[in-house]
Amino acid sequence: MKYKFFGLPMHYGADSIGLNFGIDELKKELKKKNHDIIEKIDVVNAEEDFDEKYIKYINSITANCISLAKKVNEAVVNNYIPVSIGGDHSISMGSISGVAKEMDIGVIWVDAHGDMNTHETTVTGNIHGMPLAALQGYGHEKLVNIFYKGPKIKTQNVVIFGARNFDYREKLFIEQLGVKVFYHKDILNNGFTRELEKAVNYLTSKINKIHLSFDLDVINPDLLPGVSNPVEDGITLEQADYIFDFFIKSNLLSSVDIVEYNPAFDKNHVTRDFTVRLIEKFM
Ligand SMILES: [Mn+2]
Repeated sequence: MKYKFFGLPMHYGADSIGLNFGIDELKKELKKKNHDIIEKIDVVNAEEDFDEKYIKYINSITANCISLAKKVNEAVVNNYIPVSIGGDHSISMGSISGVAKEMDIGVIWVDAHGDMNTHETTVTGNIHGMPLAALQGYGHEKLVNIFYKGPKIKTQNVVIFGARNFDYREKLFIEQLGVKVFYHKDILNNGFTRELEKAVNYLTSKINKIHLSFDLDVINPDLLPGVSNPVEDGITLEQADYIFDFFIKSNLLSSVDIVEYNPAFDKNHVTRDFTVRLIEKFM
């Protein structure tokens, strides 16, 4: 198999309990089908300075992202495509850093949110709203310098896909930097496959390897409720399937994240079962 699967059940970035049980739930289901394929990384706690309330659990998040980055990096060096499963979206600072040390990559950030806040713009202080900024070199220096010093990806090689909820100051920052955004409303107006094709062409005109960072909250929460920060509307389950099928067939993938599965908010295990289905696509 050319893929390696890592599970980091970290909830510090969302400050939402439930996320920390996600990997065990997925492993249990996969095991029933004799697919015991996820290597679980134990979450560690670091001492925190709680005076820094606009950047909650930064030391723990940094430590856990470094653990994931090391695993992912080793997988890439051994010619595997790493699939990192969360946990909250802050784990992408680990996974992408682990890949970016070895090669230039583009990133398609499939998400209801922008995740482009910094400690200076954040409303909640939750770091899962900051990884895409930190990976481009913006925000708290501890996040920017995870695994190795400095930015991991170039703004020109980033697209946000499916977004429908930016914070006010976050949106200004995204526009100021010129990050390419394919909004959910563009998908509704122009068609899903056409917008996805435009997003992929935007990246492949500059770069030949793409990291797919997939936040389950891009999907309509009426269809997939088990996420920490649901936003009304969103893509369908079939469209999510299409994204994975497209990239798996494409030869473009450097690496993948699947994040924000939260069993505490799930209904009848639909989110668990769908996430298992996404993982099984790689087998
Ligand atoms: Mn996200």
